[in-house]
Amino acid sequence: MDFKRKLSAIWAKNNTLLCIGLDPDLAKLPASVATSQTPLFDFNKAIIDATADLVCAFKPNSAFYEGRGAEGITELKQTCDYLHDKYPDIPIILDFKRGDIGNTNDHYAQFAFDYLQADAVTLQPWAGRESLKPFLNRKDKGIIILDRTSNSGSGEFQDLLLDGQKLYLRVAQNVRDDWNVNGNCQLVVGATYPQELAEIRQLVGDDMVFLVPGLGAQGGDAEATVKAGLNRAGTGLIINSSRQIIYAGTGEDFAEAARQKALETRNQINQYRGDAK
Ligand code: OMP
Repeated sequence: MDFKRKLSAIWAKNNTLLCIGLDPDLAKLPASVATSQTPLFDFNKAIIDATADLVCAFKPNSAFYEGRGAEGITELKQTCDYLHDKYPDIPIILDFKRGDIGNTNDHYAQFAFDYLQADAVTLQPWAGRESLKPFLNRKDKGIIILDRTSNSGSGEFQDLLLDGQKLYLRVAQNVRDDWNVNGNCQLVVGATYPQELAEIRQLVGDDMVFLVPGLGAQGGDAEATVKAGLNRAGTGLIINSSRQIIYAGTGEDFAEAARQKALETRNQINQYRGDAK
């Protein structure tokens, strides 16, 4: 099933817009998993099993696995295999923010889609549409383009004016008009910028899905995010939280603590979806 259909089905089945970021940091893992042969995978497995009915996607961030070298890549693959095997209806978003020249991107696309079998990836727009064809041509996958990132310094380039238009609006416009011929593009917009989120929704319309990271640890607010980004169908958003959920507890009951925080976050988001959902 393609990414968009898988996402629509799970939005409805789990009644949720929440995505949990699988960003395991060895230094923060509880002792019981930190000492295992496969600590990142064991931690992820416990988080996944505790929260699978509350999410519309899981988003492993490649950096947390690459940082551990070959072992980390093995644990990323184990995590994706586990999700495919046990929870095949939950989309996997590989957050790897790549973007190189075309023939190099071919190999990044192979890693994400053929080796890991991710359903979607995050990408940098900087090298332009032509460079991203190895991704854009994968009609069944989610191609999620960084537009307005959540970090405090994102305005340095993203706010620059081009003929009076902010750069993040130009990126969104180009994705809407030129990049999305296969209907497989989405945008990343940080929860820390609700005003910009509303502007981008206004510009691209209701069909485009936004991945919205920054809720929780980065200070993004559920109410502001939902009010700014929701489409008329009461969906259109994949709202990510990583640290606030996966490290909600530090003891042996960490998975149960993560479940409680995920439940609270899912319900809070739904409260603001109101009648639209
Ligand atoms: P927490 O701040 O722990 O919730 O994690 C946020 C996750 O979203 C990390 O994996 C980030 O790399 C990712 N992210 C952002 O925080 N900001 C962005 O603008 C884009 C992303 C992303 O593409 O997911």
